[in-house]
Amino acid sequence: MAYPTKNKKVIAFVEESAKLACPDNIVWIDGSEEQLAALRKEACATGEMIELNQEKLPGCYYHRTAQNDVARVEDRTFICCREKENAGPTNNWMDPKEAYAMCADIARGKMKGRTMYVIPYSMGVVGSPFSKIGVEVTDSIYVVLNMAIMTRVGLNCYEQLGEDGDFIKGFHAKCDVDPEKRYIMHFPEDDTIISVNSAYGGNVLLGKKCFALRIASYLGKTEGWMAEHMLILGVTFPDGKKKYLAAAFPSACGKTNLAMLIPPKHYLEKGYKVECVGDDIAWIRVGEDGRLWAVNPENGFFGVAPGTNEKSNPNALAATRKNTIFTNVAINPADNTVWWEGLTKPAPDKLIDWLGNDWTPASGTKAAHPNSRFTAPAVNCPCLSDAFNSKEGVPLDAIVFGGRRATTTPLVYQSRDWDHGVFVGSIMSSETTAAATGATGVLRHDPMAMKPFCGYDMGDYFAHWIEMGKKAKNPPKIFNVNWFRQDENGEFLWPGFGDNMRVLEWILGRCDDAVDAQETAIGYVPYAKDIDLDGLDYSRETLESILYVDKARWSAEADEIAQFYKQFGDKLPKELSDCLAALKKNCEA
Ligand code: OXD
Ligand code: MN
Repeated sequence: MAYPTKNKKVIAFVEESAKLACPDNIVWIDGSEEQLAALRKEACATGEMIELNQEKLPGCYYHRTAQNDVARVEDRTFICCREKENAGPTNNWMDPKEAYAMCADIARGKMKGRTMYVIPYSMGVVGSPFSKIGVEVTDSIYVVLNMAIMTRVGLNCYEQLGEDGDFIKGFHAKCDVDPEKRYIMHFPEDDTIISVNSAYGGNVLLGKKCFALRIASYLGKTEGWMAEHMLILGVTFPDGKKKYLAAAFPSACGKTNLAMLIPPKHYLEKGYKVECVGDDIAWIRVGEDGRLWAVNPENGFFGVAPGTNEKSNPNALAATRKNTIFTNVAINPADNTVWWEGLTKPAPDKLIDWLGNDWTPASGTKAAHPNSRFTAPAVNCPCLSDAFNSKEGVPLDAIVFGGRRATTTPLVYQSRDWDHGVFVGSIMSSETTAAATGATGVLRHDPMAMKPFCGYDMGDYFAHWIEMGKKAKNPPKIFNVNWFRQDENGEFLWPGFGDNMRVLEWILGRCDDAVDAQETAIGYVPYAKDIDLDGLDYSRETLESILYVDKARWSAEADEIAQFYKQFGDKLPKELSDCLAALKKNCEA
């Protein structure tokens, strides 16, 4: 067989995978439009994908996953390192020997009658010092087409590898999409990922969560850099100055919306501009100047569709108007376009829902699955930053953490210093969303929004953060935001979306020491007068109320954090236990 690469390790990996799964054919993906067009045609012919209205949505296609396969499966996601303790208390662990044997049994012969596709891809711009190469084998055309949007797929990845270069091996087999035999397995010590019995994006687009977060966080720890669940955005000020921030929020908590924010009118009139570098993942290194530099290793957006509309995120909506794959949204049969809750009000009279059933507004069910998605090329985004393809990335002025908290956590506060900032990230908690299976709306600890994505012991991960602060002579300032405060009737107390610019302005002002703050038990909080409310029908009293630090609540929070921290034992850095003790003391003062 003529291979498109001379890399012996790639050839061996593909041959071993084929020997196990027994596909009828092997197709080497080269990333060409010609090959992808043929695959789209084939997927439409078999019903795996549906072609949408090519006049209204050129290049757009639709896909439905199995009903039992609509979200990440955290309970079936494992870190398979040799020593159990290295996976830490927040990960599922399986012995690698056992995991390899179990997955081999599950996948053996499962590609019979199917084709195995070999996808060479780069996370990051090919040739950038940040970038890393992966090869995913899969029996799903849907995966090939999504990977071609989300990553940089092409034969130049093989060129970068040369004859002997290493890469991340990804094996994906749909098998029978059996939820009882669904496993998403990571072998960080072997640069290997195995995913079986799923076809949902977060479980099978192996460049994303599996590689760019779980495996990469482990690589970052061993090589001295960081892989984080963070958006990256740039703000241009009226005087032309640019600042960048990275922000970590749990899944489906508005990262895509913040990354593509359109500032309120008077900011635009003054000349402010916000640009998106990334909406989900940041790889961060210390630059020669002692600052932290970040790149977005992805090439597209795998965004949550429901709630995305002309008002909440016009840039994301615009990004989905061509060359996009929609998954589990509803179809409008009147014109063969797509619809989801929140897209328009009222809903169209008749739809085909995500299950393929006829739907009307009276059906009493959701037309689109709450975790339905669009996979859109980054180049489609009207506010994509010029720095998106920069090989060096962008220098960070601020890091922002944030969760979904109805009470307690104020709209925004700043940490006292780097170590306290690491503490602030480590105590993040948020209500669960539909991005993962299980109950939604349950408050859980999600340090740095990395609970589902940290590929090693979370205590060691905290220590790595502390270490990175020491290595960076000029690290970013660290903040926490909470857009989700509610009143006693469950109504949100902050308008969010574009109005979050008002908070970003305060954050970036703090980075230049251009705005004052009040010191509180938890860190620096704005004076209400310093948040710009121009053009907003919003009272200073309400603002005061969501900036207020309630010591009694925070004292109870500190006790709860102490319980949470216990599981890390002596892996918990002293810097963090000191910050916790200080918090408790401040609340009692
Ligand atoms: C995502 C997630 O898809 O976090 O980005 O689940
Ligand atoms: Mn995410």
